[in-house]
Amino acid sequence: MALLGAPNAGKSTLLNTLVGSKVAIVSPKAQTTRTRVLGIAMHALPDGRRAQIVFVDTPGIHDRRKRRLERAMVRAAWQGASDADLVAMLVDASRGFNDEARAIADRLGEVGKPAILVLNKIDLVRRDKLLALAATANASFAFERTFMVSARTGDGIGDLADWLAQAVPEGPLLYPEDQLTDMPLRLLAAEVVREQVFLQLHDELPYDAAVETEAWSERPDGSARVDCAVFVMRESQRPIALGKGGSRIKMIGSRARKQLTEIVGRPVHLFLTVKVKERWAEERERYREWGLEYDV
Ligand SMILES: Nc1nc2c(ncn2[C@@H]2O[C@H](COP(=O)(O)OP(=O)(O)OP(=O)(O)O)[C@@H](O)[C@H]2O)c(=O)[nH]1
Ligand SMILES: [Mg+2]
Repeated sequence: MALLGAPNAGKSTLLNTLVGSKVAIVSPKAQTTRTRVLGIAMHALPDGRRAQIVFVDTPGIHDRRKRRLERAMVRAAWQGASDADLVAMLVDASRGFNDEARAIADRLGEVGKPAILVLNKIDLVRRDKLLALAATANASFAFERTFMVSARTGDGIGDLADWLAQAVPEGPLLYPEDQLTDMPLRLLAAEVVREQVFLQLHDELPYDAAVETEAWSERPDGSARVDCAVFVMRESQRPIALGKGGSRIKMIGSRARKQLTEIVGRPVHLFLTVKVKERWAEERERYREWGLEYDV
């Protein structure tokens, strides 16, 4: 099932909640997710059978077309919708069914996949407003179902998961039971670092930054050494990323290391370097790594 919606609707938060573990990065900034991210969940049916639900988190859909990366992200989101059996359109209930959401619902009609509506962030909205919102949304697209959830508090998530579990086709498991994502560790490490870049560098920088894992090596004591490069576009951004006496990059590294250690379940030594790479967003290689189309 593909999670589709405007930037910042809470798609990645919902994916993590449904999977029960952090596989996608989250930030208060729009356009956090840059690629399709797979999340895999096992869910028990009332009759005791177990269903495997495969979720695809997608980048937020918007109409900005200036940057190649933005175009590629939106392309990837729609591709995710086309590839899925079912689409869940997420709407930030506190923002309402605005023009942005309406445009997505309209285009969803062209994709021709069955879709459900998920009103997220209900912890921020009064119930009567939610009902009106559900009615408006359903007037512009024939959603199979409407769910009201809070990906943050977990409210309503059980109902959604129950419904999805009974909706998946019967058959052999597509992935091993304990697998949570198909993201390679190197990319996951880079994403965890990028999340901290988004969270800790609050100005313009997040969109001008990219992270790449340059080396991953196993140490004899069972720990891993991971070297990541943080790319910025301009020399003037280097000191911003580094912070006073290197304090910022140090803090980014220490938070990311902690997360990464939790995710891989063993000690990680993380080394970050800030590099100026003016044209990282125009390099074919980057797009291949992220699974994005370059020619968009
Ligand atoms: N109050 C509240 N905040 C939420 C909820 N779900 C997500 N958020 C917050 O909304 C912000 C955006 O969440 P993301 O999960 O990164 O949103 P996204 O749709 O993946 O965003 P993009 O990847 O940029 O398209 C974060 O600050 C989340 O903590 C919710 O149910 N309630
Ligand atoms: Mg996201």
